[in-house]
Amino acid sequence: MELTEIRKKLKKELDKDRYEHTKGVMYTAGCLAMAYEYPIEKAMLAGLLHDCAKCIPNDEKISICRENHVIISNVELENPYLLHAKAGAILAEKKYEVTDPLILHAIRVHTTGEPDMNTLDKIIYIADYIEPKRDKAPHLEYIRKIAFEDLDHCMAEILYDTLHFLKGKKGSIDPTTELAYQFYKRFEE
Ligand code: DGI
Ligand code: FE
Ligand code: FE
Ligand code: FE
Repeated sequence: MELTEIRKKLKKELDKDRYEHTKGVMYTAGCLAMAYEYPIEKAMLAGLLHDCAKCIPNDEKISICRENHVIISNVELENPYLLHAKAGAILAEKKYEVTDPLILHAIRVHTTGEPDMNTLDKIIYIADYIEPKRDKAPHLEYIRKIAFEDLDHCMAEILYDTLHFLKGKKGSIDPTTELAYQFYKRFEE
């Protein structure tokens, strides 16, 4: 499926703010790809689709995962929005006809991260956090700057802030988020 056709479909699937965010992530991922000499179209496609399951009801996210043999943890059952990443990877493949395993993987891990991510995983995780419409995270200015200097250092900063935020609001933490931080904290400065 062509990028323009996917965009048309997504515009109907997502609410207005989510569609704007999606475009922001798509172009930011393209910019990061330029900075790190990564294939630009691939990064843009992953960015475009990363939240494709965000606006479907939680029970549907759960059933999409179950139907596709994804094992759902208790933390995910308590916070079903986490499943928009895993359900999104499934929809990207089945509904938007993406076959590239790297794109599907980047979508799957974009919310929690995971240890030792590949370049595309990091580009999407970071683009999601820094795209121009995002404005609530702390010291975004600094994080936006280091995003274009060192992907691993940037991952460490974002994961640190995310865990800090989650601990503050007593949301249950997915062990994968914790493992991702344990891996990336070596790149903190
Ligand atoms: O879908 P987006 O809002 O664009 O971004 P996202 O998919 O990265 O989701 C970000 C949210 O996910 C943010 O509020 C932090 C939350 N999150 C990340 N890791 C965890 C988590 N929430 C819980 N409960 N547990 C986690 O481990
Ligand atoms: Fe998301
Ligand atoms: Fe994210
Ligand atoms: Fe997002």
